[in-house]
Amino acid sequence: MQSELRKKLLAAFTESNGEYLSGQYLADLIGCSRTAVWKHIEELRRDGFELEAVRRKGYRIVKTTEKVTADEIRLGLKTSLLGTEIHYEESVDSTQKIAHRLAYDDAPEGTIVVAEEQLNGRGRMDRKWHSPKYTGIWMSVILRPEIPLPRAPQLTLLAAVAVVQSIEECTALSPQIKWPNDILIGGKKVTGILTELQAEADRIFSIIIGIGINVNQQLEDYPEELRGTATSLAIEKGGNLSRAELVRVVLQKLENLYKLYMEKGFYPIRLLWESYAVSIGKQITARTISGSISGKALGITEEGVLRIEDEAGEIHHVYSADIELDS
Ligand code: BTX
Repeated sequence: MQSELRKKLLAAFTESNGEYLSGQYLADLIGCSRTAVWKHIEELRRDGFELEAVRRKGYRIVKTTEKVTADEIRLGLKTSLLGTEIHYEESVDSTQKIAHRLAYDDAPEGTIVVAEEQLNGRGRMDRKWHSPKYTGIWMSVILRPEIPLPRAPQLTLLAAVAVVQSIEECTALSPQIKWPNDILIGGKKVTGILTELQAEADRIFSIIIGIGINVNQQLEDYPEELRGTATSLAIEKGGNLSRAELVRVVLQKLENLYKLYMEKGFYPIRLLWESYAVSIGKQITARTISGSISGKALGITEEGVLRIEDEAGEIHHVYSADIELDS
């Protein structure tokens, strides 16, 4: 975890918008000695940041690291809840696993776990999520909303809207959502979202939202079996993106929507979600654990459950499934 001093230092550089900050100014602002400031500046340099130091003017950051370290994310982050604690690792089994442990150990709401690589990234229903090094965003966010258990799936839909808005903002691409959690560009998957809970029968302790975004992969970075179904923002846009910048935008959008949700409920989120949904109004087949249902996707309920009308006019409520558009 980052020290409070380091957090304040990065917040000051965020506010400065590229202007020089003097050692004395930083020392006064943060409440430490100029030597302590200098020590932290040297540490940032060691971690790969380029800082310019000019006599009588002070310091400014001229180049960042292209990684998604806590420092890198914090530089420019303006959220008030999400990312107040950032847990970073180069390589992990799964960020979900670490987030579960932190949540169990009372990590505050808004804590995030982010890694450069996952060796055992998790998808839904025990599937794998391919998470190669330095290419994507592999991140878990801990939330602690006081909502009844059946409303938890709404957070998956909320997260999907936040990611779509973020991709729109950072790339001008137009992603779509396939219920419940796939984000597609040109019919190929660019993001997966996995929501897991720590709960008792009627009480949620934490909701852990796992977000995997394919950012800078090229087609050859994917295993053979994913090349027909997966894509990345770099492939679609034709050029690499700053992953740290995208993390910041995702955290900001997620925070905005989460606050809206806690204030006004699911309705505004549902409207946004439906405006991005690819499957609503179409003929689809939903494959659930207990079998398949084909029919017209009518929309989602207030709980985020998919409603399908079959040929006989019967309405089915689908809680968890993979869906395909019928051609
Ligand atoms: P899902 O079950 O909807 O999708 C998993 C399926 O998607 C796989 O079976 C495979 O066919 C395909 N797939 C695997 N990797 C990729 C990829 N990189 N791009 C496109 N398609 C792929 C989706 O589950 C939920 C994924 C959540 C991932 C995040 S990353 C951070 C957090 N930590 C963790 O372990 N999981 C979450």
